[in-house]
Amino acid sequence: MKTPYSPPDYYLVDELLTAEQKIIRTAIRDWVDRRVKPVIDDAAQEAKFPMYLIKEMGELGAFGPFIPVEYGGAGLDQTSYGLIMTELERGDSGIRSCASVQTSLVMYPIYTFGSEEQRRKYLPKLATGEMIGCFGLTEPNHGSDPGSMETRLSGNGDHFILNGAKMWITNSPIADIAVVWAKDDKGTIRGLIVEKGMAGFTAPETHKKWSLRASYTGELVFDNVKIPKENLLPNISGLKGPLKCLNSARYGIAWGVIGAAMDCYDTALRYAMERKQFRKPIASFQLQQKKLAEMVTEITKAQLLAWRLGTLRSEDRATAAQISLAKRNNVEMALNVARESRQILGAMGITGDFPIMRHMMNLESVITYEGTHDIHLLITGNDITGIEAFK
Ligand code: TGC
Ligand code: FAD
Repeated sequence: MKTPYSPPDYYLVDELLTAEQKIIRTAIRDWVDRRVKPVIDDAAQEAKFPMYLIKEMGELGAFGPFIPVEYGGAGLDQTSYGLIMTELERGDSGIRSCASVQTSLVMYPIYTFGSEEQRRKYLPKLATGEMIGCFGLTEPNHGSDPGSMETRLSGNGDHFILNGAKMWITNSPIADIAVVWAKDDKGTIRGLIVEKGMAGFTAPETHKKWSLRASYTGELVFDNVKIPKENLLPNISGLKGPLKCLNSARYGIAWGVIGAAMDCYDTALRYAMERKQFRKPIASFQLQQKKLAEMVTEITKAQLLAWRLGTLRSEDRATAAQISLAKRNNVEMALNVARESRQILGAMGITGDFPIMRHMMNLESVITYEGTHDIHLLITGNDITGIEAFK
């Protein structure tokens, strides 16, 4: 297909963006076209993350865009953060995952809950990509119910002893630091920064994934790891600590997946215009038009939802339940768009010559992590009825 990427903007959402937001988006979009698109299919087929992209993402300002400049961030608003996530995920959900985790799950907690020393020690290096971080909440026996975690932190003089294991951790095998959540002697959840090389700490990779293949996933295993007390995040305790980080990451995903959906839709539309069967472009058949019309409708609704959520979050008014609704809606939308787009491409849709199958497989993880689709339905249910149905 010859024509270049043409992102759908059916309701002129672009007019709602500032000039600065558009400049940021263009910079990331160009980078994705030049540096991600040409290599990402091979990377996914080989189950490798293109490590050289990390430093470039740091230079682009994709790590910690809303973190203040004095700590190495770009001091941008939340809509800009969202637009960056959209463009990265148009490249691949694994690329967006890398930036999401670094920004929302590592830089955000260190900035929000950390000491001034921790901020100065870690944030500037995380912003440039000189240092990679990961986030350990999920455990082998506790995914949707992180409050039941078994990882333990026990006090002992000038250091703690950490025991337990985390599972399904994005970037764990390549991370220099891990923000880990564990229960102390009183059963209170605390956050701490575990550094690569600490005795008793290992991070084995998880293999044989069919999804997010261009992203490293692994475990975090703690066997009597001695953690200096200054590595404790001093300004938070309880489950609300990790959940506040998840609000930021879920927000980024609500924007990010629109990029994957737009890439699938654009590919399918162009293919449908060019591919002929029965001597006519397949775009001329009503059944294919129905698919395309429904796709652009759902993408448009997701764009408007994300834009409004971005405004609320920039004003610090977005509730956790509003973020949850957008994560759930937009991921499901993107997965449906990917599935429908793949059908429009027929057999070609299953090959790596087009991005659709890769997006579709990635989105099967995205609909599970950061809270499953069903958990987010229960969060909305709880919010509108006041009745908790988790337990
Ligand atoms: P619950 O009793 O409801 O709440 C405990 C405390 O937390 C507060 N809270 C929140 N605070 C801020 N933001 C939120 N979203 C919050 N939700 C709850 C709550 O007010 C309470 O505070 P306090 O002061 O009273 O103590 O907790 P629960 O045990 O009943 O669980 C609730 C539930 C199920 C909604 C929650 O645990 C949940 O969201 N589960 C899903 C787990 C999840 O999303 N895991 C994600 C792991 S990280 C990941 O997937 C990274 S992938 C990254 C990538 O590669 O891009
Ligand atoms: P479970 O909690 O066992 O759920 C299984 C099924 O039961 C789901 O369908 C769920 O919706 C349903 N269910 C559970 N409870 C209820 C209920 N109360 N009511 C109705 N249905 C329910 N975690 C991290 O901490 N850090 C990371 O960086 C990270 N990265 C990830 C990367 C990838 C590629 C993947 C796949 C996961 C990652 N995760 C990470 C873990 C992710 O957050 C969890 O997989 C997710 O929270 C779900 O937990 P689980 O897989 O244990 O499923």
